[in-house]
Amino acid sequence: MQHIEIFGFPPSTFTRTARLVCEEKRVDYQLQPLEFRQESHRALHPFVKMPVMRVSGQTLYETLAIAMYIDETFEGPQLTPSDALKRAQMFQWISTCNDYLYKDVVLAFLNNDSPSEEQLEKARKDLEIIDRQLQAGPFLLGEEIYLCDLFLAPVIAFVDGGAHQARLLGSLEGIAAWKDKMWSRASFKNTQP
Ligand SMILES: N[C@@H](CCC(=O)N[C@@H](CS)C(=O)NCC(=O)O)C(=O)O
Repeated sequence: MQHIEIFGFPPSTFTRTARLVCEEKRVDYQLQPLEFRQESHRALHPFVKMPVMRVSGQTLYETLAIAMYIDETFEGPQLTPSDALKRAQMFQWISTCNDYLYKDVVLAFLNNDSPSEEQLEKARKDLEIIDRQLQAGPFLLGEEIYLCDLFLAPVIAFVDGGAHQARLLGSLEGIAAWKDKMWSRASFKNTQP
C-alpha cells in the first residue's frame, strides 16, 4: 500500500480538493504542514503553491495531476467517467473551477473585506452559471459524483457562510440542493478547515 502525504494548509481550497479525493477514495493519507514560501516549500513546489503530494519518494504538484493519480491508482469509487464525452465535460468543469471561479470567487474575496460592486457582480454571474448546470443535479454531471464536484466544493464552501453569502448564493436553488448533498458527506466533514 502506497503511503500518501499531502502538503498544504487546511483553508487552501486546492489542498482541500486533494484531501477530498483521498477521502472519497477512502485512501489513507497524512496532511503535512509546509514552511510557507521558505526554501523547503520551493523544494517541494517550484511555483511555491499548495498542495503537493508525496508518494513513494516522488513529489507531484498541480491538484488535477494529484487527483487523477489517486483516482487511477487506488481502488474505491471511480471519480472519473468512463464515457469520453462525459470525461471531457468533467475536465471542462474542473477548468472552470480552477480558472474563472478560483479568480472570481476565491481570490477576489481573499483578505478583502470590501469587494467592489464589479467583483460581487462577476462572482455572482459565475455562480449563476454553476447553478444552471446543477439544476438537473444532484451533481455537476448528473447522478454520480465526479472529480469536478470535488474541485467545486471548496470554492463554494469558501463563500458559504461568509459576509457576502446572500448576495453570491441567495436564490441559487441548484447550488443549494447540491450543497445539501455535498456538505453531508463524510469527506466534506473530515476536511473542514
Ligand atoms: N494550479 C495550482 C494552484 C494552486 C494554488 O494556487 N494554491 C493556492 C492555495 S489554494 C496557493 O498555493 N496560494 C499561495 C500563494 O499563491 O502564494 C494547483 O492546481 O494546484
